[in-house]
Amino acid sequence: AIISNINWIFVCGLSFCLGGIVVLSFMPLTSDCVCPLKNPLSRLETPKSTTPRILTPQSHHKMAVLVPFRDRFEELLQFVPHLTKFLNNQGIQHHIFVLNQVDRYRFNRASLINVGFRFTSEVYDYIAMHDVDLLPLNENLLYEYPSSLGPLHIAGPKFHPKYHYDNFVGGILLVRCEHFKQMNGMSNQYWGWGLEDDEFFVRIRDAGLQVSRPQNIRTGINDTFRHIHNRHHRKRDTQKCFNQKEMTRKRDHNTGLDNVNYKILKVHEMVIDGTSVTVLNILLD
Ligand code: UD2
Repeated sequence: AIISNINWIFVCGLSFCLGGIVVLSFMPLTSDCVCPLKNPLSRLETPKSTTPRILTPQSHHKMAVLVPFRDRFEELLQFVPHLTKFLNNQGIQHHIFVLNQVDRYRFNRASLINVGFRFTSEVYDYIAMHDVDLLPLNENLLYEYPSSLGPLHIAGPKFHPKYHYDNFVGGILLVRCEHFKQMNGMSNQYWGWGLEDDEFFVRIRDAGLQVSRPQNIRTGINDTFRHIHNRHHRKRDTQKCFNQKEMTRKRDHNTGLDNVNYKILKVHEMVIDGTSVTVLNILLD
């Protein structure tokens, strides 16, 4: 009787394990499974927890969210959970990359985006250049794969809290990788705040591409986004403007994606509110 009991326990245990394997192999592949595994850095550190699951990816496209960054940790803590939830609700496969400029030069938003693009473009087929302090509120702002006509500007001037000129393409801009390459990325010559986005607009136009913007947005400049740029706490450092005005007088045909000088000092995964993001510590030159 003891032997037959042991056999019975053995049989039960075995069928339980086999059952488990079968269930696991039929589990749907969701975006949080896809992104960190496909992400080239995932093996460097295992995050303690993962992004919330999305159940219905809307397409096979994958978006790299590129966030130019320096010393905005408080904003990042709000940005990551907000955007993750927003994009998961839309079924957008994505991963957030924080492009952390760690040298002592003026901030160079455009070069950081070039570096982020070079790091991610083999795995992702479109990028979102995304300010850390601009949070989308209206769920009709769809972060979809841009059309073949050209980039999709999410933070359009009609609903942006602050910038209302037609050619404005700052804040949040989605670009197909093929288009970004075609334009040779962004100029590397803008050190400090401002105007690199206006130069990028000229690149878009010169490449024969067009900017489109989300349709049917019924909200306005006060309720389409939350701009967590606290004016008292974070003064825009206009002193850091260097030669922007001068540079913008003519289109830069010399610098871009193919000759950005940089070194990635460190790549690590960071978990913010259950979402794993990849941080690149970047030295620009
Ligand atoms: C506006 C645009 C931005 C860009 C910029 C001109 C919006 C919401 N933003 O930014 O896309 O065109 O004008 O350069 O329309 N950052 C740091 N640390 C710094 C400085 C900047 O992390 O010390 C990053 C951060 O992601 C920030 C972004 O760069 O959100 C833009 O900088 P900003 O917020 O100081 O300037 P803002 O809002 O005028």
